[in-house]
Amino acid sequence: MRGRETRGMRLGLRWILAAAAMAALLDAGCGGGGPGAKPRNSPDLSTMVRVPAGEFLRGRDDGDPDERPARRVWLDEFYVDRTEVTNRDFRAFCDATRYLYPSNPSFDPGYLVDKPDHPVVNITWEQARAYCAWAGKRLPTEAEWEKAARGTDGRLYPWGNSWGDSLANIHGQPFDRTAPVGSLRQGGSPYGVLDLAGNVWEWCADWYLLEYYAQAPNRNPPGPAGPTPWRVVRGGGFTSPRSDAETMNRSKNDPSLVIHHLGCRCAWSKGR
Ligand SMILES: [Ca+2]
Repeated sequence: MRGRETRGMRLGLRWILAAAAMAALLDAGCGGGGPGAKPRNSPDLSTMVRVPAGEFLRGRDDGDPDERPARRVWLDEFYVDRTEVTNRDFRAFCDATRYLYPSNPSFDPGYLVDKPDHPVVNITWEQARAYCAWAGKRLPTEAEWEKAARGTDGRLYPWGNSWGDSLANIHGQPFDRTAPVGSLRQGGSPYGVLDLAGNVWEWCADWYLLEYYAQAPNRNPPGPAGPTPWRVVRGGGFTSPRSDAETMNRSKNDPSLVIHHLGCRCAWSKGR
C-alpha cells in the first residue's frame, strides 16, 4: 500500500512537472501565436483614468446604420489607460513573454525601437488582448471606449462639439504620421483620456455586429456573443478622415490583420 502510494506520488509529481513545463511553454506565447500570457502585473492605476459608474448617451439616430439608435446605457465604474499603448510598453511585454515584436510599419523601418513614446502598431487583436492581460488589465468593451471618449453629455468629439485643429492627430494633421502618445492634451475627453480620436485606431474587446447598438442590453453591454468576422476598432488613425474622430463612429477589422495605424489601449475594473 505504502509502495503504491509512493509510486503514485512519484507519477503525480512527474505529471505536475510535465504540466508545469507545458504551461511555461504555452505561457511564453510560442512566438506570438500561442494562447498568451497570464497576468504578470497589477494594473498601474497611476497611468489610468477613472470613469465613474452611470449612464451615458451611446450611438445616434442620424448617423450610419450601425450607430443607431441613440440610447442611454449604464456602465459600472471602470478605469482606462490615459494614452495608447506605446512601443516601449509593448516591447517590455514581448521581452517578458517571448511574444514576437510586431513588425515595423513601412513608413519607418526603425519605428519600434527609435520611437519608444509613439503608439505601438501592427498588432493583431490577440496581441492586444495578450498585452492587456499581461499588464493585469483587459481590452475595453466598445461601450467603455465610447463613454471614455464621449462623457455623459453626448458630445461629438472627445473635446466638445466643434472641430478644432491640433486637437486630434488625424487626416495628416498636425503630424504626417504617428505622434508621441498624449501630445495633444487639449484634445482630451471629459475624463482626460488622450488621443481617443486619431493617432492610431484602437482594438476593443467586442466582436463587431452592425445591429448590436439596437440589440444590446442597457446595462454593461458585453458585446455580441460572436464570433463574427471582425473585432471592433474605434477612434480613427493618422490617415483617417475627420468623421472617424466622431465619438460614436464605429468600425471593424479582421482580428488577425495588422495595420500600421492600428494599436490599442487597456481598461480595468474590479472583478473583470
Ligand atoms: Ca487613438
